[in-house]
Amino acid sequence: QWCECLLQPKESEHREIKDLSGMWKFRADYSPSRDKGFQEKWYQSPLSQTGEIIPMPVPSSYNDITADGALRDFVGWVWYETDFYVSKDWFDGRNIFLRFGSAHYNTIVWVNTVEVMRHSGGHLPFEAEVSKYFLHGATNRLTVAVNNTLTPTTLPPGTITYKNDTSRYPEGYFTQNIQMDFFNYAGIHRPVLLYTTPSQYISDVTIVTRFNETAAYIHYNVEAQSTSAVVVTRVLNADGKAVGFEKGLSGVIVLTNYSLWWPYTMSNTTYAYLYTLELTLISSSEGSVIDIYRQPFGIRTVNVTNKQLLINNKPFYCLGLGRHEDSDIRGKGVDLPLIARDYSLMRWLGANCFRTSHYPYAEEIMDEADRFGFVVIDECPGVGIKSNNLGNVSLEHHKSVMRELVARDKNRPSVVMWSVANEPVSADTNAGPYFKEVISTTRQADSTRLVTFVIGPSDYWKDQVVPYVDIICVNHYYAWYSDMGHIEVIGLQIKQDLDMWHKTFNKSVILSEYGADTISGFHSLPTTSFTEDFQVDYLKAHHTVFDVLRNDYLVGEMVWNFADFMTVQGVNRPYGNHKGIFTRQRQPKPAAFTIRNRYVSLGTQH
Ligand code: GCB
Repeated sequence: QWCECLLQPKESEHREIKDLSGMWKFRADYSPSRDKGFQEKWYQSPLSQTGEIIPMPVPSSYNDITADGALRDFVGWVWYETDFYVSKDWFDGRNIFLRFGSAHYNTIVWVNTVEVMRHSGGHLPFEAEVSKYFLHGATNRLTVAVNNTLTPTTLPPGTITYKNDTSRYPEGYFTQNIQMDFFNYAGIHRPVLLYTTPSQYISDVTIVTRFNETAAYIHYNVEAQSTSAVVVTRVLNADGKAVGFEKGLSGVIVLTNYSLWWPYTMSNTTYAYLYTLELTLISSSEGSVIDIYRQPFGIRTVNVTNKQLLINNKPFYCLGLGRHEDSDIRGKGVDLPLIARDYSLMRWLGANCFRTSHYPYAEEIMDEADRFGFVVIDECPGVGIKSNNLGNVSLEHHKSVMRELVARDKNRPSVVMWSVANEPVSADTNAGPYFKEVISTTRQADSTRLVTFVIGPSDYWKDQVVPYVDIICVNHYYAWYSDMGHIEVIGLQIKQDLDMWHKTFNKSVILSEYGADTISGFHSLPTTSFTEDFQVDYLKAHHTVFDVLRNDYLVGEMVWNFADFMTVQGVNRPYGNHKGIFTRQRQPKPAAFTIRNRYVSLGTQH
């Protein structure tokens, strides 16, 4: 019913966008079975006639908007509704797509009481062509039901436990057990758009670039929904000047004078050069222009050896960050001020890389990575996969999530690597065949980038999945989850373990997480865990060993985490995870200055 959304909506002379984001009406279905909304068909009448509604901003998570603990921890269906008009000009036979940037997790959408699409999965876009459902001369009603329940076959997986002992628990008591260390924020997290295309239109483009000393080659492949029209393609440089031209649905444009897309460094101002591929659909009978779509891209290559990560054939060392989409009040809702602030801080740090831990980030975030030259490890929501999550239903869903992710991000120069999972049970015997298939599906969808997964607490001699990846990513918390506070073990233990991963599989290694929880304002001398002083010592102890290994097979380091973030309640989570080098409000802890000193000085050496 929905399509694997391909092109990002962009306005042009032949396309318009109407953003439906704003204050919507909202109601959570607190009925014990959570399906009163379906029994009473809440999509058939205005939501306000079904019961009490509250205002709810879109995009935003709903969890932290109110003072109601039941809504914060709600599991089940919630209902959203908004009204809008469609301009009379739009009833001229053009297509009108209704597109959600994402909603967490299962979503059903009705337009004027008619179901128009369903989607499963929390962090990727979905859309449907809906022009025939719209009313002229009246308001249109959009109703959306979203369910955040995680099950053994969702990504991320989770389970529900019912407590039936009524002497200890109230009637109907249950808990959602999630297998990941971040709060299961829910709702409509990204903008909801209506966008138009002409009835014949450009529906997809794939761009692959390569270069040698004399020229750059831009291979493109267009899909057009048209029986007769032709496509004319122009390459525009960053100043908007046409520098290349070709005709036809696919082709190669050769540029003899070209600029490469380079990762961000403070010392070099020519990073992240972006071109635009301008696609024009022309009627073959009349010669008139039918549709125009403009796709940004960069010329860059990515390769790996057993000891180097190569971007444009030059060794790249990742000065990186693990991150989350997470902030006060809005949870995981897209927030442009936050996005701008985060990039400003990452650039201030001198960082050049991040991982979309642990799910695909908003397109608004990815756009800035392309523009600012951040190298991205693009991770799917395969976080916390255990033995009971390796069945066929999970596998099929995992494969389709990877295809959706590649379809969304395949033209982004920032993305150099796909990560199919974070800390799965990679030593499980079923993990080998499962991930072999997920990884090969990913490679079929995109053969131009690297594929990896991120290793959790695991033993190199038992691992079943590393043979299939291009690069080894490992998370380590020595002197934190083991030998707590003993900074003197870090150098020895990291070196020993990373050496063995490298020796066993003869592949480059990225240390994809290391960090210590730190409560802003806590101090101690000598330093002890949870203080700001300890976090500095802890990170520095890692840096000493990274400096040895980066001359060998280590190709990146990624501190966990950029900022503090919300988690489920737990005895080791005092109002969330505090491993941020910034607070959740994006103010620095002393460790931010430690990382900055390091990244700025290492960045200028490259
Ligand atoms: C990890 C996980 C990450 C957690 C982190 C921690 O290994 O990948 O999601 O937040 O450890 O702080 O425990």
